[in-house]
Amino acid sequence: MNQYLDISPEVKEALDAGRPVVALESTIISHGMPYPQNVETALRVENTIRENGAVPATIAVIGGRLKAGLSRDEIEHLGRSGRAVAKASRRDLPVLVAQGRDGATTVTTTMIIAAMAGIRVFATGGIGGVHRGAQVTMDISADLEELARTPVMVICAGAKSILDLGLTLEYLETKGVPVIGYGTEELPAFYTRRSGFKVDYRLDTPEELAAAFRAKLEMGLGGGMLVTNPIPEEYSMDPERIGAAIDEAVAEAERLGIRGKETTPFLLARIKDITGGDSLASNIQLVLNNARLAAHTAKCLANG
Ligand code: PSU
Ligand code: MN
Repeated sequence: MNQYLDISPEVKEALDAGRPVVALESTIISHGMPYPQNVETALRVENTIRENGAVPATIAVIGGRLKAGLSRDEIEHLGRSGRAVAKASRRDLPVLVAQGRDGATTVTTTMIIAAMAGIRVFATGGIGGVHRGAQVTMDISADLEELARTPVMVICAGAKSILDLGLTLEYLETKGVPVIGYGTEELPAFYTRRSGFKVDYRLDTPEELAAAFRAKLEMGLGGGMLVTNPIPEEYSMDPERIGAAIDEAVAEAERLGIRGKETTPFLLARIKDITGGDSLASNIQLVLNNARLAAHTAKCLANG
């Protein structure tokens, strides 16, 4: 057992019994949504996973310990502290752990800790990717490298067009990461169901997702699989409105010289302000939708 890792009793019991477990990230709590909606959503997502027959494992770094499965108090702490908690990507783990600090885990570090714990399925909102202008800035999320190396299935609602979606797909292709559309041939763009870009494969059931991922694991190919699940129609946003908000946020970030790990949290917060909170309601619904699909897929993997 990894000496830095703590698995909660509920998660440990499920894993030992071969029951389905779904990992959840914590950057979405500390950096992705405002308090108190972040804590309410985190708890609601956990409950949705339970209602759909799996055990939730929210992941974070607390006091330098890698945690798979958080208590209510720990979730409250991460939500209340917000941006004061370090956003923890792969490069941050050594120092955070050595110094006994807290960290909100991104898609990258949630995959790392999930894999350490033996969790195969992870539900989130959106992943990081190749930023617009990356030809010059080289701002490419570590999430893409992690998908290339760590064997966890990530179920998301696609990526926001704060990114260059075309270059993000090119990068994933180079790295050998299968990009699956759940019930769609088109990559969803988080707030909207369409992006104009094609996914690699369309799969239509949790059984098919589980079978593809099991084949990948059993062949020893290494790396993960990206499942993109479109936001339910009734919660999707008007593409022009959200597109204008994203363009404004990106232009502002450029003007203010926002760089590095601050870029994504800045853009997410600005989009929420510009859209007057409507984007937050959509964001919450798409995460719940991904949690349901992840729970069903984890059940298929556990039963296979
Ligand atoms: N994109 C979203 N919502 C998020 C994030 C990205 O639409 O909450 C968070 C995730 O935790 C993701 C991280 O892993 O931001 C990516 O940050 P960066 O672009 O700095 O790699
Ligand atoms: Mn970046």
